[in-house]
Amino acid sequence: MTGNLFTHLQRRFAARADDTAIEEREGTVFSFGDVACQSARVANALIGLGLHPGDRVAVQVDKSPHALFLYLGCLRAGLVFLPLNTAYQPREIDYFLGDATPGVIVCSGARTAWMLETARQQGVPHVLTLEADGTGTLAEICNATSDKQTVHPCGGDDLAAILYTSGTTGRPKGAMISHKNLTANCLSLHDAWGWRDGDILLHVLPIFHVHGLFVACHCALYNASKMYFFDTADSDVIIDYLPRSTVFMGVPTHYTRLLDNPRLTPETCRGMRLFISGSAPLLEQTFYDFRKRTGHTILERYGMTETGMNTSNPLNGERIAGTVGKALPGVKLRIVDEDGLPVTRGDVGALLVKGDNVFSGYWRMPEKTDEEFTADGYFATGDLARETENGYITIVGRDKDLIISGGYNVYPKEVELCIDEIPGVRESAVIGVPHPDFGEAVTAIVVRDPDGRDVDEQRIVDDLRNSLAKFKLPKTIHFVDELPRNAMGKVQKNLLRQRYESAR
Ligand code: MCA
Ligand code: AMP
Repeated sequence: MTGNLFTHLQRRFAARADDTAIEEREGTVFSFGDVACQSARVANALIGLGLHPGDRVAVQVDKSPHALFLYLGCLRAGLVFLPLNTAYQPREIDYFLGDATPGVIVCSGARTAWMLETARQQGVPHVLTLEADGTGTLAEICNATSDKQTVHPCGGDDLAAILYTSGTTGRPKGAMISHKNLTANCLSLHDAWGWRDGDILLHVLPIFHVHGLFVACHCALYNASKMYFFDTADSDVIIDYLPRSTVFMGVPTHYTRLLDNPRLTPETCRGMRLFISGSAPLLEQTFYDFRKRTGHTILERYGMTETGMNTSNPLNGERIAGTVGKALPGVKLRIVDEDGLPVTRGDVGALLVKGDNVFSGYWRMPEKTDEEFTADGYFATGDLARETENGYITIVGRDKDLIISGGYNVYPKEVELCIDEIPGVRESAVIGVPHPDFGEAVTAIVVRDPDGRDVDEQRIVDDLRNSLAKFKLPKTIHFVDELPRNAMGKVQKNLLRQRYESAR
């Protein structure tokens, strides 16, 4: 089962060479033969630049089939793919380039001015461009290379990707994900979700995260299924294409937005086989409303950047609202108390996972890696869970200070550090409060300095805009005289959450 992930993904490409692999919104199509050739060209181009297996390739480009070919080309060449959210600002990118020391950064032309400067400062030797239509300096090199390439014969433990996950200290950590991790998860999801001939995936997720790239694309490629590949989550567009698709994957916000659209009917979903939700908790209300409106029962699953998918509700069998289903084959779960001992079934504890899907550690952070693994190799997810008698898992909360907004993770510490740098701010606390569209909304509670009376909401947001991706910006800011603290001096975020829960 080990080896280069690409050899698994391409298993049916030759037999399906002329079939459509990817269709864009304006109708442009790419066949499986195109996927094979284009990814080979990328691999040859990057090798031609002087990159060697294990070198990192940082990528901040808009979603497009060409961005996917770039990922697949990295796999083929044994290079380590490092996808970056398109919302990240220069300050965030600067950190990633400095930490990961990639051999090349590929970005859209609009970003080159500041990217060249950032790359120079961080010693990244090459900056290439790639636009959503496939043009750019990467394409120029690719066009001059062969469309044949021998897939690098890497070992299962070799790295395929590094994904940054931020962290409770405010310092992002690079999760090192191997070919074995990704292959194990891909094969297990293929079986668990019953992928079959004729399946068509409606793909509207970003491809710089696990959900859109590893879960969605791997399942479709491995099955040689066509993907509608769109860079929009507009519910009208989704509804236009549901009748031509069989599988949809989304975060809860996609489902609440679909429900808000009166065009969602049983008729539009008639040809659909499976609706899958993950990345954030799906409200029971959404689960039941969706079933009532469409006749379809959403299949909720649970995963993490560090682990890929861990659990899933069943394809055949009862999908239970408020649960994330059972452990996937090959995944071991353990729910433990504060002493690390298994809790009685039904009690809440910290969720640990072990399996071929679990990453090997954080990039250049051996101590942090050690902290998160038990002596017998279980990884601490930071999620709190309960297991029912029949093995279904419910995620009841998190023991990490994390906000999930529309499926994107926001670590409060990172936002607090930026707010606290603003002149006139003494300190801040960032919390998540319930939000009808994004599930949770980033909310800041700020204490001004005595000379900071002119610091207002607008000023803070304007300032943060320069250093943080938009989805991390507080949707609301409250000013207070002091933050509530416990006897140890720790800010009592639970009290703040209670106070501001309904104060939007
Ligand atoms: C956009 N905005 C957001 C978010 N998205 N603010 C907070 N949270 C967000 N998630 C900002 C926009 O910049 C904009 O700001 C305003 O909110 C409204 O934007 P809108 O046009 O409504 O947003 P959108 O472009 O339609 O995006 C919403 C979205 C998107 C489709 C839900 O956030 C999304 O694709 N989420 C999925 C993320 C994902 O794939 N997560 C998987 C991670 P302004 O008005 O100022 O311009 S992988 C993972 O978590 C694990 C492994 C797992 O289990 O899957
Ligand atoms: P990420 O770091 O982006 O990989 O986010 C992983 C986190 O998202 C997990 O640790 C959970 O807290 C959360 N998560 C993912 N899927 C679900 C789900 N179905 N229900 C509840 N939380 C989820």
